Amino acid sequence: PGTTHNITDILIGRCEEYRKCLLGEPCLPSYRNVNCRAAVESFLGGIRNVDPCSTPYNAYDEFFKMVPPTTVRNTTMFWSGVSGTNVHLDVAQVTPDFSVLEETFPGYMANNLSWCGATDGDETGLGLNFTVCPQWSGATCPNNTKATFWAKASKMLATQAVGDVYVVLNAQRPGGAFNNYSFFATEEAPNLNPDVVTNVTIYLIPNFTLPIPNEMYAETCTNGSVLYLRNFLMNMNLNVTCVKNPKEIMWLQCARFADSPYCGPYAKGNPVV
Ligand code: NFD
Repeated sequence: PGTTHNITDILIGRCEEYRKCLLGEPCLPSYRNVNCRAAVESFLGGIRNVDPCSTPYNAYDEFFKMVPPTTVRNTTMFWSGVSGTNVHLDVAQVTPDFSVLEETFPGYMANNLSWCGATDGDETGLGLNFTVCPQWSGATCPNNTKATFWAKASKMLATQAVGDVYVVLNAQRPGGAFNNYSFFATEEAPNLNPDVVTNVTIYLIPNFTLPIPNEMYAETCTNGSVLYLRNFLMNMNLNVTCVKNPKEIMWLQCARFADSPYCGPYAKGNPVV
């Protein structure tokens, strides 16, 4: 996939936006003091001239120290299997009640960008590859530049979460709504701290981009991988709530996907378990 050509400028620009609280997100006074040039230099510094498939796990440590992902108590929202529908951002952006990683300082800076190091003397002299970066897909290149970034950011988001937290899952995800290889499964769920996280609410929603309603292959709160996740979280000593088709999210999805068969008569809430 294409790499982001003006990555340095974009990162600095986004950092300046975030620092000045232009986004209306929960904005900490300490953000004002962030030196965006230094932050971006530490972001790129860890990967310059580095083989994109062997990014060190600590490549972004200095960057994350400068701008860690921070959320307000009772607002942290995770998501998995719904990228492409943007449901998580729809929901999080219209309400201060939820914050997703993409609304935190580092998440906002990096979201939807593609970048990686170059080992063979690139023509720009930046030590970055502006031609091609590894695909997301895990098997051949698991420790790639982007995956390492999001893994660390996701883990930090989960580790700092306090109070009630939320996760949005796609009930019709092939292979199950809760995917064992997802970042939510590997970096987020296991790093929730039961001493400070008071409840995990699972919002199980259908895939609004499907042309016909297909409940045949949809999971419920009480079967398949969602049941597995509930047990996993309960074994961590966490309280768990699961809601299928929560109205607040269904409405926002219908605003985005007006023709979805899940809007109208299908947009009915189901009991909470
Ligand atoms: P997904 P998720 N290796 O829909 N987050 O649970 C590589 F290289 O399955 C945010 O994985 O949900 N890529 C962002 C992968 C990215 C892998 C990642 C993998 N093993 C994580 N697994 C972001 N803003 O870009 C999945 N991907 C790719 C945090 C997949 O192709 C958020 O806090 C898709 O582009 C959220 O709670 C994207 O990662 C959770 O982790 C999402 O895959 C969502 O990750």
